[in-house]
Amino acid sequence: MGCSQKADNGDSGDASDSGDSDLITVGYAQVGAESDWRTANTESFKSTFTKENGYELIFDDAQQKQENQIKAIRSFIQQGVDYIVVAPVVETGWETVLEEAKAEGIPVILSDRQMDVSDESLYECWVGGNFIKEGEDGGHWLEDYLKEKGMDGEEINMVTLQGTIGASAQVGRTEGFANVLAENDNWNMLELQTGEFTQAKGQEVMESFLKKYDDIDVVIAENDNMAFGAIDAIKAAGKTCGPDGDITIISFDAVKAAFDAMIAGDLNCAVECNPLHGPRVAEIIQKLEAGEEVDKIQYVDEELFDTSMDLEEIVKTRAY
Ligand code: GYE
Repeated sequence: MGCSQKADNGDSGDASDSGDSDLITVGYAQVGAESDWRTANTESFKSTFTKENGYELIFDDAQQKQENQIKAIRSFIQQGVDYIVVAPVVETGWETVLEEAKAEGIPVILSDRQMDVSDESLYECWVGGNFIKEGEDGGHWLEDYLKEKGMDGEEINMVTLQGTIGASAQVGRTEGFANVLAENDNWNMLELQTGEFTQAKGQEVMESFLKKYDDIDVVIAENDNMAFGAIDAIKAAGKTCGPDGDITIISFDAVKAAFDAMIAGDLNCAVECNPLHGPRVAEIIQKLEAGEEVDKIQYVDEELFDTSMDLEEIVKTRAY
């Protein structure tokens, strides 16, 4: 095996340190800490995979870099973990390291984003959101919204802040929205650019869009944090957004801060993506431990929220 370097962030534990052979050791190769969604996802794993629940969790934050995730996976293999969980930064380029895990007989579970591998037996299963459907839901919401405002025949100019290019949340949301865009001849997508799923980059890209185009009607932000950056950029440019503003904003994730932004009247619509995968992955591991079959692809249920709803009431029941 090529690389035996140990995952080098402070969070990593070591499977051999636990001294408790009853615990199931799980290595989680996390994407990073780029968004509120990601923070909620990390928290879900850390609160599920505890010693009290029978697990030893080795957590690695790859800082949005695939090479770091590959190193982390190799470190998990070297430490002889029982299961490897990966939220892959991007979809491609995983065959070699998955084969290394397979050779050691370590099952790999994918969570959140998918992998595009020729041999699907390289992983047990995947659990996450239906990103194409999310993109389509956002597009259909816009169709209905424009119709309600009597703007469905007008020329509508839009821009997209894309997620990390090649991440399945980006690929799916872009594709899903494009499916609805194709059905609306009067929708004009001026430009798509990545904001890397971060607020800072979302703001930066939105600033450049606003300088370049003076007639943006709609912003599609492929996650909430980029929408927050876009809102700041729009306000700094002296424009307004939200239901009563110049620019309509649709975002994805529906974290608590997105509800705040909708309640404040800055954001129009948030398409939900559920980050609480810890318990779902634990259930999968328990089934595998019991020798049971697991479904290869497991979508979580997701909704859509907009300012026509009683968001103050709904937000009280939200866990993230
Ligand atoms: O939308 C974004 C995060 O892969 C679904 O990653 C996830 C996405 C989520 O950075 O906020």
